[in-house]
Amino acid sequence: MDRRGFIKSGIGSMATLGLGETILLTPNAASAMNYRPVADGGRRKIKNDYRSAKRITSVCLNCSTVCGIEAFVQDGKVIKIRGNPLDPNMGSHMTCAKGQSGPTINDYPERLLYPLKRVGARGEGKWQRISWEQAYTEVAERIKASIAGGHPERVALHQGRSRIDAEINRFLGAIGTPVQLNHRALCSSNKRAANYVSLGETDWESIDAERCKYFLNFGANFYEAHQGGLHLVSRVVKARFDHGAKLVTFDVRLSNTAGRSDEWHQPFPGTEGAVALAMAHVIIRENEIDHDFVAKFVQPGLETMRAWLATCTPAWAAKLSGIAARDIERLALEFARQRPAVAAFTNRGTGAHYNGFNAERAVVMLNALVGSIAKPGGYCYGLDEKLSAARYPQPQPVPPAPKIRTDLEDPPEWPLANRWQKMKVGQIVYDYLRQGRAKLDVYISYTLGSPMTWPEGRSTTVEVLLDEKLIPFHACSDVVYSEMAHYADLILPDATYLERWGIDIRNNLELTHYVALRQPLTPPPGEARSFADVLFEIGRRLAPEQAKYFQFGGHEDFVRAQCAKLPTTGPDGRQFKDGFEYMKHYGVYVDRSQPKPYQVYQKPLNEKQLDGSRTDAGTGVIYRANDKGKEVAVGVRISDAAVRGFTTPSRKFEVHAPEITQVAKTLGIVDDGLPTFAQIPSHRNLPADRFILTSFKWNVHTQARTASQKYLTEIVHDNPMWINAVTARKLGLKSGDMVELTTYRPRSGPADQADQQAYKGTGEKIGSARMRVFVTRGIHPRVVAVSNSVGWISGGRASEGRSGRRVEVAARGIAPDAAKGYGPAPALDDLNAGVWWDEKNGGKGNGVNINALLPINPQPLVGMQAWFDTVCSLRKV
Ligand SMILES: Nc1nc2c(c(=O)[nH]1)N[C@H]1C(S)=C(S)[C@@H](COP(=O)(O)OP(=O)(O)OC[C@H]3O[C@@H](n4cnc5c(=O)[nH]c(N)nc54)[C@H](O)[C@@H]3O)O[C@H]1N2
Ligand SMILES: Nc1nc2c(c(=O)[nH]1)N[C@H]1C(S)=C(S)[C@@H](COP(=O)(O)OP(=O)(O)OC[C@H]3O[C@@H](n4cnc5c(=O)[nH]c(N)nc54)[C@H](O)[C@@H]3O)O[C@H]1N2
Ligand code: SF4
Ligand SMILES: [Mo]
Repeated sequence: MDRRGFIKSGIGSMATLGLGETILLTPNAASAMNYRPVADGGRRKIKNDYRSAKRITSVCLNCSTVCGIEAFVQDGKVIKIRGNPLDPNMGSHMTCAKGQSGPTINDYPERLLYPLKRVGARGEGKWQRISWEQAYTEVAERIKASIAGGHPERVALHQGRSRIDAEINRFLGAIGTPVQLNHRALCSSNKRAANYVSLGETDWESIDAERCKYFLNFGANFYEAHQGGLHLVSRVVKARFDHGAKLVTFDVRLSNTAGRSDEWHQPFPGTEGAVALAMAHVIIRENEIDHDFVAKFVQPGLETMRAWLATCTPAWAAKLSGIAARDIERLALEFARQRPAVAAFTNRGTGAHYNGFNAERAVVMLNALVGSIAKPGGYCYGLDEKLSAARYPQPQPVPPAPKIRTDLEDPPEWPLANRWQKMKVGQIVYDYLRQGRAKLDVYISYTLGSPMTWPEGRSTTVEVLLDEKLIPFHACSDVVYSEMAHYADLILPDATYLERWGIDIRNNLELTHYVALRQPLTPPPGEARSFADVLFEIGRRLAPEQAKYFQFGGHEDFVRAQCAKLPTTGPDGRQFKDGFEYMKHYGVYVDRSQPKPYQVYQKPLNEKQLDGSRTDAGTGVIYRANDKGKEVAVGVRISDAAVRGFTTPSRKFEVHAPEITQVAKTLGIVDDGLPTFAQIPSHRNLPADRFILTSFKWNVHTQARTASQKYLTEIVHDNPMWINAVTARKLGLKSGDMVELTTYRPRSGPADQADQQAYKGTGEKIGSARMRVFVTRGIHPRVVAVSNSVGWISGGRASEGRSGRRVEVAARGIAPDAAKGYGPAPALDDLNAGVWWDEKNGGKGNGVNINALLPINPQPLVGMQAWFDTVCSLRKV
């Protein structure tokens, strides 16, 4: 079946695709597609026959959901990916489109294949192929110099989605540098912080979705994105079909989730906190609360909350959010009356704002009021979701954690960023380097596309990446010649996630602990090498003091050691030599020995836990000395029973968190410790000609990692600006017209108020760009939306939207086949003619990179990037 035929026949006929049939990128490649080049230069007809293909389990990493998968490998090629039903989150063969397309990155013609060293100026794009030995030595020598100079903290590793934390920590620990930078503040730090403050046990909920009767969704797009979207959506759909569960979504835009919900409500951006507080007001006023839970486990008590919420009426929230007061009333009561099998939850739509931390807390609080916390069908959370060294042992010796701190990874302006886990404030890193807040000798980047994904990506980010005084040496690990690689001095070609080892773990919606093994399905091509192995090789070339931590072999050996305590008998009785062999066979291990952690806070403390403990007479908190002799809270006395409670300071669910008041005070910020609503300062009195710019994720793209996957980019390659039909009419715009979009920095509130902007709240202009518009009724009238993930100026033909032959190296005047580290041109290069969206061919091009126009904007205390607050203006061009 060719591509045109496939599209014509429609999605409904998916089931009619026969065994081994594929969708083709270009119709005229139909004949070529069933052939594969063979060693003698000819072609061989192939038939994808899954019965003869080798089946290997692994873990997808085309997004952060990390699904267990099964791959079929034939003639050294991955011909098919499907879900691994043994993965408890998956439970079936289903994957998303991104999971399916993953293997296309393995043989992308513009894959990086050889280590490359920059020749010419940084950012000029001229490269020379070097050996791995030279690459290892060059990095190692520079790190040695930093250590010898007494400044190990001048070595930094900046990672995006890594999934090899233990390996990276070992590397940095051996060097003695704490500077591991990440993207958490760009992603989800408000949500995590809100969960830690409220219930302590976890940074993430695991909604018991299959049993849930009412989903109150504040800004999660889990039908197409979300950190566990595929796992959540399959259960939500089941709950809706099986027992008519209701799904209500708040989103400023008609996302696929909003479109598939029973109700879609469009709040004014960043007002969810007010809506949630008003819902709490209604639930308390109508006495639809779980009295037992609130009385025993919620701080402060009911009467304090009633008084605090007295003014947070539906009418008040309606004025701020534009959501009708009667809808707020009705939804609050519908939700509360289905208790406890209900869940109110969030994602970045609520969290990625100036006031996101409190908004997230306000939503989680709704679950506490109705007692759905850790109840069947409710807002649940797992207890053991970490790759702890005790359970997953590492080769010995393990280096100690570095004791130094620096402003780069622990900026004092955001005291909650690293309070519960090291979330950092990644978006300020480049600006802090420019301000001289920290010095670097060596900057290693890994799975990070900051020129694409960071705010001020093509201004502040690129300016600092280009400055050899601020970043004297940059080694970049990537799989394609990305915008990040472009600004490096040394390119370390990585194995893709389908070509490397790793052990992976995440929260499980079945509420059991489990672990999954990522294993190479095929070897990496050319000289590409897994980054973990590269780190270990560099480590071995440091002084003996550091090198001693890397004497265990390769990454496979590291992962084998981590599996040492896993069982050797499979669920079907099969015997294995060791835990590693077990994992290689099944792909996952699920620990079903513990009951699901429903109502863990009620769990009585046993004799041993109570032995030598003391109870605080005022609070009922039970303290006991730990192994190191330090007194820690272990539980709480509730009506004379000693129970575990929550792992917060009060051992209760903390709506009121005195800890926040204390921390805020150190910065001169007055905070009442409650999830009180504050309007976004720059949104106050917004003039009629200003709008709020938001961005969003597509179902077929993940940030900066899928644009080079040709099937996905064929589906979505450009990003016209969504604008509401009524607004568009006023501005005289119709779909396809061009506008100039101009963005502004946030504005601070009055200096004497607690809610002033923490960072560069000047309101000044950032920049402008021209783009096409897409007129729709599916967006709030005061909001415009531009997706991220597209607009590349690098990364190869699929992401650049450029058809024609690969830019060959000779054109750049360097040795053939080496400039970008490409191998010989593949026999089948369907990108040659297949990039039909190329503007040169009359296509719409590859879109704009919206991050160039977004300001660095960490919100107060936690430091999460307030992505979705940006004020903008529009001009028809
Ligand atoms: N405007 C806007 N911007 C956003 C967001 C938004 O909603 N709107 N979302 C934000 C969020 S939630 C996040 S988490 C960040 C993520 O942003 P980043 O942390 O930058 O992460 P990715 O986009 O996943 O990383 C992409 C880079 O990793 C490379 N890569 C892909 N696979 C591999 C591999 O196997 N090995 C190596 N070594 N490299 C690889 C890609 O080529 C690319 O250069 O983006 C943020 N940016
Ligand atoms: N397909 C796909 N899946 C992914 C990713 C991806 O890039 N692509 N990335 C992964 C990662 S790293 C993350 S962090 C998650 C993110 O997953 P989500 O948080 O679920 O997705 P986002 O697109 O970041 O933001 C969610 C929604 O917020 C809406 N929104 C914007 N402003 C507001 C507002 O003021 N109020 C409300 N109520 N809504 C608003 C946007 O329209 C958008 O639909 O997805 C993960 N999964
Ligand atoms: S949801 Fe994410 S991890 Fe799962 S199959 Fe899709 S891309 Fe892969
Ligand atoms: Mo993210």
